[in-house]
Amino acid sequence: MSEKAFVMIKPDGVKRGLIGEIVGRFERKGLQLVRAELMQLSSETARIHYGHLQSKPFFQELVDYITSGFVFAMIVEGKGAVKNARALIGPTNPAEAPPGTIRGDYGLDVEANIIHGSDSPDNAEREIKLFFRSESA
Ligand code: RTP
Repeated sequence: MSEKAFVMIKPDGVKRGLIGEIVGRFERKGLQLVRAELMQLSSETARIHYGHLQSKPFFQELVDYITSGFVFAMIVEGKGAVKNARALIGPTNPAEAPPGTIRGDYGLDVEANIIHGSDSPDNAEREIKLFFRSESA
């Protein structure tokens, strides 16, 4: 069954000109780009999006980083989109992410880790509604 995932290229990925490269990986995997927008997050949206990390010592730094420039927010659709997008993205820490994954190929920093992907279908639905208000998940 087809599923939608929310994926967001973070400010470091956008600044480094990686949008085309990253979108190409999703397309080659067979996940279809169904909506995309370059946007700058308000600190309110960033705080909601990362609400589960509110108690972490790096929370404010994370909000500052994610609002520091444009992000490229996307909805990708296809079979097992959430799981397959996470597999393409790789583990949170790029220094430990295997080569062949997006984080493994392009990063070293645990915070500026290039890209976000929703970690469950429920979170995908929540994030799609947060970032694309008119979209039904
Ligand atoms: P994401 O939500 O961005 O896909 O990342 P994730 O599930 O792999 O990781 P999560 O634990 O939800 O963390 C969200 C983002 O917070 C930043 N982070 N910084 N300074 C640190 O130790 C630290 N740890 C995590 C990363 O940008 C991470 O993606």
